[in-house]
Amino acid sequence: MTTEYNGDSKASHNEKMQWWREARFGMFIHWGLYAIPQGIWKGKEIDGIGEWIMHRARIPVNKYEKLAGAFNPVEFNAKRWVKLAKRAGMKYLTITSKHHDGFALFKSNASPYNMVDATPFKRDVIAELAKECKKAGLKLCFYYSQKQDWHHPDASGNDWDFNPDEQDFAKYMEEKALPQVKEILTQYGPIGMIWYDTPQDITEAQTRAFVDAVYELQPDCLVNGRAGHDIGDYRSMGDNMIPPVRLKGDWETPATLNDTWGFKKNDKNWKSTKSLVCRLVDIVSKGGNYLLNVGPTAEGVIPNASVKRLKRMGKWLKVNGESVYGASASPSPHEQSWGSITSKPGRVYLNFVSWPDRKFKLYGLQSKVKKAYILSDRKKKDLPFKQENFPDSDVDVLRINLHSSRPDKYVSVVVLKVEGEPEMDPSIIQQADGSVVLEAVSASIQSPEEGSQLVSGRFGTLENWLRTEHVLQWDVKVIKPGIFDVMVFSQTEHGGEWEGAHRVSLDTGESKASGELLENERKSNPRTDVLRKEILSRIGRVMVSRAGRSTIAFQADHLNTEKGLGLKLRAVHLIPV
Ligand code: H79
Repeated sequence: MTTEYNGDSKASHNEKMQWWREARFGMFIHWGLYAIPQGIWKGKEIDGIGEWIMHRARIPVNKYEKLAGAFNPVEFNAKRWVKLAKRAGMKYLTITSKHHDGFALFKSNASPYNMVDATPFKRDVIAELAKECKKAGLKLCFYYSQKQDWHHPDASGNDWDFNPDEQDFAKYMEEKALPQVKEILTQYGPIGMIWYDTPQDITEAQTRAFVDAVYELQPDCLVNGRAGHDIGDYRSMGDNMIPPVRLKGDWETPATLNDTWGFKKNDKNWKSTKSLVCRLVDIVSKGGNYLLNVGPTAEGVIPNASVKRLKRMGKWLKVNGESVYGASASPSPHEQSWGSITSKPGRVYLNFVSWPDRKFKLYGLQSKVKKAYILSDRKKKDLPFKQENFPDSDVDVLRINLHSSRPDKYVSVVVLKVEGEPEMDPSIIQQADGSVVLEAVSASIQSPEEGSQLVSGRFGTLENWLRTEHVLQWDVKVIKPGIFDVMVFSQTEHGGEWEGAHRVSLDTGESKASGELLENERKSNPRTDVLRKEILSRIGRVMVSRAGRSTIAFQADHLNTEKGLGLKLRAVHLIPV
């Protein structure tokens, strides 16, 4: 990501990012004409995300645009939406000023296809939101679909009305997209960020034009990571994607509460409040922000199921926000089996997703602990603890005596006051349950060629694995030696397609397991989008006979390239037998 674009020095970039780093949690709002069909067209349920209905059902422009004449959200109340974001503990609000369907929620002189000029409602809902955000101290940010616009004959995405060979993208940029970006940056006061999306095959010059337009009008306004060509102020993960390890630099996960962004009547697949709080602390523990979506109805109402969950999250944050707001990532790059670690200078927060035994052990903390207490305990009563070192494996261990009952039904937080900057052993340490988790993206890659072909993508895997010469290596600290089952996790494409039958092997130095990747189990991963599944393949058993450091290597001995998808490796787990 080019974070020093526009001549910004690192210091001024840091200054610009400050509110965003402090915020950690924002509200995404997907609202537009698609809320009217709510996922159903001509009586038929249309698959996929709600705001894509025009595309999925191939609805002609002259039919779809008629929805504007019926868009009359009489229940819309900007104050109520802003109040909900505040109550949820969200610090910024990003709304779809224009989504792929081309309809603008703001008053636009560049195109009459907008809320004020094309609907019976006639109110500039963005102006009303801007006013309420300002009053409430919430940063207002705009999503803008810069490349796809299914309503404009020269933009991308609509190949059922327009012929891609006859399109002139520059014309669309000049007459609609750039003028509209200028409008949203001049009509509503200071804007926190412009959130571009789906750059597709946009050229670098076009991306620069979109980014320049922002910085010229509002130098302090951030640009997200989807303008194109890795230009922007921070990195955007894939939709609903949480990386498997801590990442360097600023990043954000945009995510849904159910499976859709724009309102869909029949999408009832709501995530539980507990799993939402877990995602929040997981993201913060890896250094990111959580931009969580609501999709209001065509009447202008945020669904009750969303309101309920957000209010509960807000209640949790009221008590436990210290572990989230302004917090940095975990001092360790790796996930913990029991929950997530966040930090501040002099503080480590253990965010327990599952409440452990009375005698809890944390591996790898190198900082000296001065005090331990439960964050929700107003009296900050001391929890007894002890720090020592396992000499065989050279693992630092902190033992804490906890109460037998969990303090919070979602996530319980234990605070450790430590001396100075929190520090943890960066090694992969065997987990307390005996398993060893080897994440593909944290391996060191041995490749005979200059520069590896393998890339860690936005979806949490190593991608582009089409040739056999790469070897992945991990250094592991083993506490309890033994025999382990080798389980390989690979990821399907968006939609579930998967190429198996690769032959892979795992070598511990003293024993080796080899096998074919067969689909033993297909699983969802809460850290990835619902349409990307994980395939679990057991390839055999290995032995590690002594405690201490061990180097583990993984390679593909034969890759099946029939479909050309390659191996998308997420992780290898060693499970003690
Ligand atoms: O605004 C939200 C989405 O509309 C947008 N990004 C988030 C923040 C987005 N644009 N593209 N995508 C997400 C990927 C879309 C994939 C799919 Fe489909 C849309 C899968 C199902 C519907 C297009 C149509 C690909 C397959 C069928």
